[in-house]
Amino acid sequence: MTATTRRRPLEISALLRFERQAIAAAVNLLEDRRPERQEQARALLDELAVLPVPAHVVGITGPPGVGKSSLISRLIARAAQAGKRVGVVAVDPSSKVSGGALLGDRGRMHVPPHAPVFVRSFAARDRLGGLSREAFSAVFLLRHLCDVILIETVGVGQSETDIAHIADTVVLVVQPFSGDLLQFIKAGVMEVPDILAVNKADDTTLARKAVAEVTAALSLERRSWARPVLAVSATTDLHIDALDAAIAAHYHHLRTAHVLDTRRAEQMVEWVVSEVMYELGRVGLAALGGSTGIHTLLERQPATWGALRRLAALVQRVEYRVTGEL
Ligand SMILES: Nc1nc2c(ncn2[C@@H]2O[C@H](COP(=O)(O)OP(=O)(O)OP(=O)(O)O)[C@@H](O)[C@H]2O)c(=O)[nH]1
Ligand SMILES: [Mg+2]
Repeated sequence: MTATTRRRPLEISALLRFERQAIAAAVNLLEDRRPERQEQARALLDELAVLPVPAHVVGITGPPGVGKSSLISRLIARAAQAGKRVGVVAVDPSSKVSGGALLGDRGRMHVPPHAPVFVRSFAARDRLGGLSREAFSAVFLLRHLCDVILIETVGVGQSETDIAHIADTVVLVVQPFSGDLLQFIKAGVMEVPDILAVNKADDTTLARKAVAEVTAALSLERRSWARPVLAVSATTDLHIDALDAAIAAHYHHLRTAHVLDTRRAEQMVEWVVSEVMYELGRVGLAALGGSTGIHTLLERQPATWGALRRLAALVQRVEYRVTGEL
């Protein structure tokens, strides 16, 4: 082991103080595939799992180039001004080929220099625009350290549902002249977003028309949360306050309607299932009773990685017994 790999164990207190270097080191740890580093990452997530989750996790999704990063910059500015600790996770579909996450860093989004903002981009390794395992883990880590997490993903069909597995609130961003909105409605993708933002509304006529179309399409819905459709402009800052307020209102709704806990419990099951799949494959998952079994286990023991380790040990014992009898 070289001097660079033998690092001091990560201190939870440094993470909770929002020391960016410590957070960067923790996120690097999650991305490190070496077994001993994976073990450390699990131990870290285990330690964090028992701590509260103060963060509101907001997914900002939509087709390429609609202005997601620009909107996030505006939202960062507001959150930072309100004294909030902000985590930004950008999933960069274009770096899938090179495997390197190149974009979405602090330089690309406008981040106030001394504000408590942590930005990290990830390559979309598995699916176009989909969240990689590392991005999921990073959000699970950051949830304990931030007041708000903004996740940027390119929403193209299926990957839109990916974001719902991790975000409390999903904002779908489109632009007025693209016809995306009506296509989304037809494709049923519209089930996912909680808020619709028609960006680039500096062109007011087109934006007004787009908002009217979508509002009409959604007007027949009967939901406990009436999904707002907002015309905004990241360039001119038009109605960004309204967007910010709508995001806060949705969070308030989730809490008062007591759905936040349910949503988070579902997210946790989803995550542990994918981790079990990663570690133990389909046979391992089946041995543990599939997602229903994992749901039951997590209800009894809310830890994440700890639960996973105990599950893994259980499966290994079963396998051993089977092989022993053969
Ligand atoms: N006119 C106008 N242009 C905008 C607005 N918001 C963003 N843009 C421009 O749209 C382009 C794309 O903006 P980004 O914020 O990078 O969009 P994105 O959705 O993050 O793009 P990808 O990450 O590549 O999918 C840039 O040239 C922005 O300047 C807006 O409100 N009005
Ligand atoms: Mg972007």
